[in-house]
Amino acid sequence: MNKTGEIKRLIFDIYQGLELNNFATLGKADAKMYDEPLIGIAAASDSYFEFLKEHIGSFYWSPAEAFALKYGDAPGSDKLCVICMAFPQTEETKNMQNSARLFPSDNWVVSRGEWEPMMREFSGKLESRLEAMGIRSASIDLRPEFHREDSENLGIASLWSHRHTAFAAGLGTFGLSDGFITEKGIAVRFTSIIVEADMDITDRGDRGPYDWCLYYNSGKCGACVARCPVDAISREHGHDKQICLDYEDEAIAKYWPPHIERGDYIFGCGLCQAKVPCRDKRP
Ligand code: B12
Ligand code: SF4
Ligand code: SF4
Repeated sequence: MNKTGEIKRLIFDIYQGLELNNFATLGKADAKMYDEPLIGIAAASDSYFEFLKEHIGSFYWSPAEAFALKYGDAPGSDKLCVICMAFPQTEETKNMQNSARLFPSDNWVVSRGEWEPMMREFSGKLESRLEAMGIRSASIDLRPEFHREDSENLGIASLWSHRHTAFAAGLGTFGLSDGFITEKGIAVRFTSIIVEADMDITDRGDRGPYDWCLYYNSGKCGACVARCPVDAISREHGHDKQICLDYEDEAIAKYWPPHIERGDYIFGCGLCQAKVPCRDKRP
């Protein structure tokens, strides 16, 4: 039986009840950190996932391999679907981030730093509620085996890319900055879960990997180039991941705001995701 409607309702229901989706840390317990997710669905049997093993590296997980990490076995790929979800930053966070020049806004720091705990809550609830419906599932963000890797072709990479999954699941395309542009723009964060259920696949048509970026479309944008404080993005070479990664440590050392506890927050500058025409929409 097709489970698309039921699973989508479940995702929205869990999102609505999240205890950690708020800015309590900044004294704003009533303000949400993330808006309701966009949902895209890919077939695990999509040949795009095989392409990723060549494109990124043989270490890269297929959906069946990631599923088997939890269960020890996996059914044929034709029995699995991959759900990718994009959680938009709120209007308030994006407006604050527009004014940031060298270091991200407080909301950005906290919504990045508290993403992992929020995802553990969200993905844990989603896996349990699916199990209660008799559906096996494996959330990527709950797999302890996940780590970064180096790709021979593409440099910094990892065992599973949510953005490439988002492309497979019809949620949009990459941009010049490497950021992934959805119908709700580029200022979004992603998660993915593999489910053993019959679902409707989201059609991505014949779109190419950069179709929704204005620069690749018309040569006319490049706003993200100007936003980057360390010139990690250029029209000629796109995004230099190493410069971007190095800026994380530099920015923390130079500009960390004393009123936010550093704790175990992971940090990312994200200035290229605000004050750009693709911030909130497909431009
Ligand atoms: C490693 C990593 C980083 C690294 C490297 C980023 C990168 N480009 O890979 C560093 C530290 C630099 C980084 C920085 C940031 N990150 Co980061 N990061 C990750 C992580 C953990 C893994 C990414 C990965 O595996 N990439 C795989 C490689 C292969 O991707 P790639 O090189 O970009 O791929 C390119 C090619 O494949 C090409 N391509 C695609 N299809 C095809 C087809 C053909 C034929 C060809 C030729 C090419 C091609 O297009 C891609 C983009 O150019 C993910 C979480 C996850 N598990 O997905 C988050 C993630 C990508 N990061 C995210 C974010 C938000 C950020 C930051 C904004 C920081 C912040 N939190 O504020 C910055 C933004 C940098 C930028 N401009 O994109 C978000 C993405 C949001 C978005 N809208 O895109 C993710 C998905 C985290 C999440 N859970 O949402 N990140
Ligand atoms: S700011 Fe412009 S060039 Fe950069 S990713 Fe967005 S649409 Fe593309
Ligand atoms: S995240 Fe910051 S350092 Fe990295 S490309 Fe974007 S603006 Fe530049």
